[in-house]
Amino acid sequence: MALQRTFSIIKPDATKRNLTGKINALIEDAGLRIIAQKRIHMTKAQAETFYGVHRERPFFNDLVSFMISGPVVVQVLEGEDAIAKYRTVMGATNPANADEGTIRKLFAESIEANSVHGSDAPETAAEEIAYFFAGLELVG
Ligand code: RTP
Ligand code: MG
Repeated sequence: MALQRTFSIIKPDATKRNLTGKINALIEDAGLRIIAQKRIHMTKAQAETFYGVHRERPFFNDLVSFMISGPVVVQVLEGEDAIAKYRTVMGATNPANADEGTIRKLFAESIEANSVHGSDAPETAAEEIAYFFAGLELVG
């Protein structure tokens, strides 16, 4: 498979606990290259737009509040089969169901405060990358 790109967020529960470096080490150990990265504090409007697909879900308001509760690190990861590979490295949404050695098993606090986001398909990856990064910021 050709090189693929995915979008990642290190969420507020992880930045608060100073886990950015440990999470980046797991990403790099999996063979994914961090080709763009910046620390931002999302606005409510940005978080609502980013999670717009979940607008009707019961956890939407809590999720938005959580995502703006502190800084996040947004990233673009590149590698073979990057979208599926990163979701494997992340582990299941609910850390109780996550495999040993995954980011969420190691670090997540709950189904909501689950330390990382990763795109779920090529179309969403492209949209999410374009929402947070200009093309010139991606250095492969
Ligand atoms: P993500 O989008 O963050 O990579 O996570 P995901 O695909 O594994 O999970 P998704 O179903 O897309 O849900 C997005 C985020 O919403 C929060 N969530 N809370 N309280 C709940 O039942 C609940 N369910 C999901 C999590 O932060 C999840 O990552
Ligand atoms: Mg998702």
